[in-house]
Amino acid sequence: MQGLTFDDVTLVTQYADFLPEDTLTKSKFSRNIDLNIPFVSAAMDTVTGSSMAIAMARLGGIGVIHKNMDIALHAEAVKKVKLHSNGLIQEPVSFLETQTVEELLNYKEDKHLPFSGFPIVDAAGRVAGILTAKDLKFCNDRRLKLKDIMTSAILTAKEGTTLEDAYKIMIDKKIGKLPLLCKNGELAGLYSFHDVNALITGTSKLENLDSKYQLRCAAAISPYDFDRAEALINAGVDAIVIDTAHGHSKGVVETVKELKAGMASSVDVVAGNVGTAVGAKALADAGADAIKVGIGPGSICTTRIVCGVGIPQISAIHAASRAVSSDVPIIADGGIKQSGDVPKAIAAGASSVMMGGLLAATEESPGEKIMMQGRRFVVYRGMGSLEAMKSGKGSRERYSQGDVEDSSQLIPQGVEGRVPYRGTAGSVLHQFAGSLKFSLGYCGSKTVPELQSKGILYRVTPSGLREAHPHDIQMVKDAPNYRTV
Ligand code: RVP
Repeated sequence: MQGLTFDDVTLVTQYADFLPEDTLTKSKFSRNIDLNIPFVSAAMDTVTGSSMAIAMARLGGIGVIHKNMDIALHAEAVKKVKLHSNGLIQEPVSFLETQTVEELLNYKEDKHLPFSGFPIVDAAGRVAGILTAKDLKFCNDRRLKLKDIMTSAILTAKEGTTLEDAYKIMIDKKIGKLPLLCKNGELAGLYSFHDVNALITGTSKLENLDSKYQLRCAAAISPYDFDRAEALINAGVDAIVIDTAHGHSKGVVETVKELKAGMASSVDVVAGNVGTAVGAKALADAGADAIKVGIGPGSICTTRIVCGVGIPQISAIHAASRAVSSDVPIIADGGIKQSGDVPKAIAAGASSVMMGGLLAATEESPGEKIMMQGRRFVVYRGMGSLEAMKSGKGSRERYSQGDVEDSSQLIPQGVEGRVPYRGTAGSVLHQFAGSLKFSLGYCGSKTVPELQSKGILYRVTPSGLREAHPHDIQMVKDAPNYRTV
């Protein structure tokens, strides 16, 4: 038996009659959920909260919101993603008609609000007008009350007006803002033409949206965690991810079956993690809509050391993907260090890669940002680390220690550390998705599925790996897509 991982292999070039710019990065997360880029953020409490999930979906991928929090907060986090950019601003910033222009401008500056066009309400909360950019532009006295300069003859629509109807009204009447009103005239939301137009005409076409133009979002649960699953589904989640360290187990198989037979018939159910063909097949047979593969490759994971168990990731992906039908995508979870690992995972059979450490390092992660010796870092910890297991049951459940209350009795399988800050998720994924297009070009594959079926992986020797990295040079400048740590 031989276990190979990313550094043990390299991709072989193949004839291409097209340029990298002509390639497509579209792929699948699960049976019914597409991705515009094959990247998924990990269900970890230093990686994916609502901000990361929003960023991932906006960039064309998807985030899996972690489960190390109580059910109500978890459902709230999902709602935040789902309501983020459906065009309707649920709670628009509004001002009282008796406030002054000075107050409004101070608030705008304070909160760095890049937009104008604020609904203005009366003392009873009823909409009285809109303060447009034009109103502000021609106002030469900041002491004036908002009611003196606002536009009061405005068009409104009923609460519940759809995005499509709002678009028609705004085009017809040439208006930039459309407030929605409740029966009693109170503000129920606001459509802004900029957002509505981008969603309807597809100028935001990279975004990963559902049929209601809402950002897609996944969330993690533990085996038999049906109350959490129900709350997440009610909050509008697109996929439930049964997130465990040992997915080839009775609890995971039974949970997949029960979810698919009942409450989750309308959402996709992803299950894992496994690292073998039989493990993947068991979950696919139970009805899983995608299989998550990764036993021990994670950058913060110590399972292979502490328990002596795990399968090097390329071999695990290869085995799992060959064992299930092609409509059950494989998510390669963990161990991605460089962008070149992504096409290797795809050629081995993965449809997407899940990343922890690389995304923990970004602005949108919930991980604490720290400064050390003049450089920025972000705290990143394994869900099986002592710190994560102490702070939440969801994390303990991932490692089958949900009932252990006394933390001195916990057996960790992960560590806590820090990763160098990398800017925004967008800047990391720009490099990763961009590099993937070049990989596709080198491998003569126009699409991700094509690379999956025709990619050729060569075995690399230790000297081959040494040759692959920069050598016989001291790096003096950071490269945006090459780091050894
Ligand atoms: P990486 O991207 O290499 O940082 O790995 C992230 C993955 O590691 C997660 O998606 C999860 O599968 C796994 N993980 C999370 N916590 C731990 C642990 O404490 N052992 N492992």
